[in-house]
Amino acid sequence: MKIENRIIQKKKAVERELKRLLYRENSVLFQAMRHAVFSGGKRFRPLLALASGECFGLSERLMLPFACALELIHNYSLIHDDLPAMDDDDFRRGKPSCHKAYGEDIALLAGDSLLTMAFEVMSRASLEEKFLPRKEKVINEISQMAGSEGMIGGQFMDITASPDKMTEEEYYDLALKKTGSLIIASLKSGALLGNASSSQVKSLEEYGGAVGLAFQIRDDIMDSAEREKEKSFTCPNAVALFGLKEAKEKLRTLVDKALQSLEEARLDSEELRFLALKLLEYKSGDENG
Ligand code: GRG
Repeated sequence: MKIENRIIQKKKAVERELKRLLYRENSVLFQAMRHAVFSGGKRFRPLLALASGECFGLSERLMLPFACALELIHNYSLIHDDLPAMDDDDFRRGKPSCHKAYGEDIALLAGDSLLTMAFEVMSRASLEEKFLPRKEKVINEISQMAGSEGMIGGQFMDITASPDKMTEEEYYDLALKKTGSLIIASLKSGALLGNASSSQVKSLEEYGGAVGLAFQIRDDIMDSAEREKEKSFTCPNAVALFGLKEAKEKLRTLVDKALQSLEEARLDSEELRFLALKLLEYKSGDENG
């Protein structure tokens, strides 16, 4: 099967599992959770987790609870990120953000519920005996990477930073935490469950770090294209810091670095290569893409 079709099949499996989890009740709270989750996300993190697990011979069935948990955490972070107290965004994926559709109080609870459900789903995953200590490691890894020293820590840096005074190093540090953490956790979940060697785990961390930074720079490039006429950025942005040309070069270099990490570790995953290269496809607002 062609790589594009394999990715579509995996995405469908993730959608089915997310639907199973989120259509078990029809309260307004669940409607708000579904509004956030089923509004057209790319499912990038679950796809990374499934591809990483595949590197170590793990089936889709085994990886799905972890892949979906990562997507639930990602969606909670987006609901909270859009709230007026954070980024104050009225739209997400071209649709009204959760608080615009359901109110701030319900959106806050929908985010909390998705985060909590992620841990319910992972702890409930029924696995063979030999996987149980590995599952514990994965839950620990995901909680750390989603928490105050990972994604939330990065978001804290984001809201407290002075974008005009930021150095390149500070920008990378922030992006690695805010965006990279959950991406690295997605890759490590497959590696840890698959009992990968420490050097393989390290290579996947390197791949994840490069992909995470590339992901943020790509998002900044697209964001800057949308607000072309605005002079100042209220939060750190790679285009504002480095200029468009250099931001694009950095994105390309990071994708190359990600591919190189896979090669060095001899992790022959067409899907991980494909997902990294996908980051080079974006709309930047200028004709050279
Ligand atoms: C509020 C706790 C808390 C954390 C927020 C991830 C994050 C931390 C904020 C999102 C801000 C943002 C837009 C960052 C850019 C990178 C990013 C995570 C983009 C959105 O992810 P995609 O493109 O989204 O994977 P889809 O819509 O495909 O799910």
